[in-house]
Amino acid sequence: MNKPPPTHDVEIPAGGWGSAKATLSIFQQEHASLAAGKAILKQNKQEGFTCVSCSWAKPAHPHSIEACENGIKATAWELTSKRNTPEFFAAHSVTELLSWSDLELEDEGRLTEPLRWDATSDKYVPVSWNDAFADIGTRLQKLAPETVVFYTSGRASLEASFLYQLFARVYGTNNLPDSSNMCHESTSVALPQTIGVGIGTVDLDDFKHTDCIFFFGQNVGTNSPRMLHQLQEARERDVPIITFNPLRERGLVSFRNPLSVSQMALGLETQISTRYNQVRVGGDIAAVTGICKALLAADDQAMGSGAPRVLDVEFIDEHTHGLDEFRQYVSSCAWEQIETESGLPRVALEDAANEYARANRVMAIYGMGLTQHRRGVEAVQMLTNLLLLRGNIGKPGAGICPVRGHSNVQGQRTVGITEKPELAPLDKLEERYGFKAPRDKGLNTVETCQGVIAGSVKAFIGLGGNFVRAVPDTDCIEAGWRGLELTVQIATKLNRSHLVHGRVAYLLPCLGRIEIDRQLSGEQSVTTEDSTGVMHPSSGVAAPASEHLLSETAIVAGLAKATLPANAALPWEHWVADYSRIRDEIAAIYAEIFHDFNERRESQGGFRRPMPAAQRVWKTKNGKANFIAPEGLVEDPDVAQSDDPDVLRLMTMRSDDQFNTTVYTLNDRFRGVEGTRRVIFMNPTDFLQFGFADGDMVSVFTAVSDGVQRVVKDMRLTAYDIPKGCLAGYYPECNPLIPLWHHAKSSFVPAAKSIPVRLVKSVSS
Ligand SMILES: Nc1nc2c(c(=O)[nH]1)N[C@H]1C(S)=C(S)[C@@H](COP(=O)(O)OP(=O)(O)OC[C@H]3O[C@@H](n4cnc5c(=O)[nH]c(N)nc54)[C@H](O)[C@@H]3O)O[C@H]1N2
Ligand SMILES: Nc1nc2c(c(=O)[nH]1)N[C@H]1C(S)=C(S)[C@@H](COP(=O)(O)OP(=O)(O)OC[C@H]3O[C@@H](n4cnc5c(=O)[nH]c(N)nc54)[C@H](O)[C@@H]3O)O[C@H]1N2
Ligand SMILES: [Mo]
Repeated sequence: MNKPPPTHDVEIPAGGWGSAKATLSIFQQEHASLAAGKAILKQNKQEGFTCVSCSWAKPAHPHSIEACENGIKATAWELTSKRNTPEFFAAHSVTELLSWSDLELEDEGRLTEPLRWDATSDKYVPVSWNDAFADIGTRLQKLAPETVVFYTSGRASLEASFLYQLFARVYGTNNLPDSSNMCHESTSVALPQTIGVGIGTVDLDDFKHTDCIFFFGQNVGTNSPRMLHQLQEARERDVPIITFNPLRERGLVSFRNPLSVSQMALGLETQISTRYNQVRVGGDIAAVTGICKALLAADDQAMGSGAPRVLDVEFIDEHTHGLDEFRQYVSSCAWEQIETESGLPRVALEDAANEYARANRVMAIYGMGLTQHRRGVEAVQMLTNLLLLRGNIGKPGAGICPVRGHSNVQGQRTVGITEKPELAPLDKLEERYGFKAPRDKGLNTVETCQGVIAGSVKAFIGLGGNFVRAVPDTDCIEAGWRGLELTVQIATKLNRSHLVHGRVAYLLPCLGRIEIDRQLSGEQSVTTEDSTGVMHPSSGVAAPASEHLLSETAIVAGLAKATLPANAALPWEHWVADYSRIRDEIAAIYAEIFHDFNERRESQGGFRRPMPAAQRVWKTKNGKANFIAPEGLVEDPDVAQSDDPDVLRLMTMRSDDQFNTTVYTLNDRFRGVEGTRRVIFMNPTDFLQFGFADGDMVSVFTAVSDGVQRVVKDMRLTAYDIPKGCLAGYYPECNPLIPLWHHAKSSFVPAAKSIPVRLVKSVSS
């Protein structure tokens, strides 16, 4: 494979002094209070709060500082001393603010008072909580429930989320899309079919027992840095880590532990990946097919020569279904095609197969690089196929590990935030709360967007997040959004979704999870679920940003009370007065997972939900673990991009200085980018073919023929070590390029990692 020298790649390990410096500067930028510094000591601790950044597992016995660079940035961001007050809104019209960047908007600091958009002045003006609730309630009463959408970003606690879904369902709708619709929904669709659970099977202990790790499409150094500790420990035991990623991500190359005195003082670092395969964007199904092909061939050979089998035949016979069809699929794929689609040479895939076959306990870890594709569901299933071949699910040190995003995104699903009625315990809810639950399928994120454009969605309530900015087809969505009758955004900081608003709009500021939440019975604590299915208590430690803030739980209850008819079975205020009462409700509805919830959450390290697949109990329709072959190797079957040499594949990703649409600075330390996010990474040998040079300004056009022109202008081409034919840019700047229909087939996750595009040089450059 052609690998020209990188020009903008930085050869520094993840962690190290750079990490310490970056953390300090965000503290300065946010004028973060002393409280923020103190809060960090309580981050991810039993008596403290669960980090508001990523959802990676929290150890039962944490380090003295159980936080990473990006977790600390997130804390500083929430505990900033900057305040966005009504005076700010009096000075700036909404139209004016529309020209501000994501960074500029959030940089105004924490919202302090409830606000209502005033049409006459085009400004957000203060409103009392009571008036806001009453007006929203009256308006919701007049709307048909199926026209209202209740979105959740993945931060809200189990307690707030449970009340929120109950509110939506009693109101009459399953329109409960959440951020996982753009994220790991491909996992939630793929895994129940293959292994009978919608979440990963590994826990932190598995890292101690594993003897080989496969790592696909996840940028650990930036997006789940605390996992570097487990990876580092595994590497110290000489566990191979075989990585598949189009970019040589710093954290996957090497790590210097900022918490290790010797590594910091002596400048030592740990090599993370032992093999680094720069797979073509969207080439993972092909790559894993190649590995499986090599394994099946080795097994045939072993059978012929009487050597020990390569496949775990006993496991396959007892536990699985579908190997024969899978074998047929694999043999129908020629090596030549596998090499073309994956962008990897056969020998690299055979090497990976050898490593895989040598190990007895293999884990597969993955992120958005697999899920955000047209065939994201199949890509995840391909990974389980690989694991099943050697019984690598349901034994210590082995299993599948989707790295979830938001800090409670997995937990929200667990307590009923889902648009799929079959995943919610509707009968139990009806029985306990005496109402008729809606049975129609609700809208997911993509369908919500379609409904907004079509005019069938009339109102949007957002429990956190920045929906308009996070979804595809930005221009089209923003135009449709303005037709909404009502938008209500529950948020901590100002973002673009608050400015592109409905005809009636409210902005309701809430407490963050790090802040002390005081209700009638005293200080409250909430609960979150981490990526490995472990529930942790979380208690605020800092003073609220403003005396006018309400907790998310209180806001949801306030809206519900103002909207729904009185019902003695739904004592919203009684619940809010003491969140342990909400936990009792969760325990009553979800007894298997949450029995004795209030007691068990106090135990050191929290408690883990049952994980049948880890015990080799398969809750699939046929009671077996299933091999499921993909339809084919080509990542994007509907866009014949590989035939047209002018069409390139653009992936969109996060920098080291952002949390989703929250942009901390315009730099990306690990990728050597400073002062701008308007860059497109390109392989330098592609420059020659297309007649570009490093630093050229280009417009990026989406290369699909659906009659819509999608373009992002003024992007700077940047030479980078990325496979030929592939491009990379930042999310959300590139979101206008993703057609809404360009999503994974059965999960509806927007295919943000593989957008077919053409580049056109800007006239001025
Ligand atoms: N600091 C910080 N932490 C975060 C977030 C954040 O924005 N900032 N976001 C949170 C959320 S919600 C999520 S979902 C996670 C996201 O965490 P990730 O899953 O790491 O998401 P991305 O940054 O989008 O990076 C995707 C990675 O996949 C690679 N990739 C892209 N296309 C392909 C492909 O086709 N194949 C393969 N094998 N790799 C590919 C990219 O090079 C990149 O390394 O992180 C969470 N944690
Ligand atoms: N092109 C492209 N698009 C993508 C992705 C991609 O990789 N590429 N990734 C997708 C993924 S994985 C995800 S998860 C989505 C993210 O989509 P969202 O979850 O909707 O977006 P965020 O940027 O996380 O939301 C940030 C806002 O949340 C609010 N907020 C922060 N903390 C709190 C809190 O404690 N409570 C409340 N109520 N509000 C709070 C703040 O006002 C902040 O402005 O984006 C998706 N979009
Ligand atoms: Mo996510």
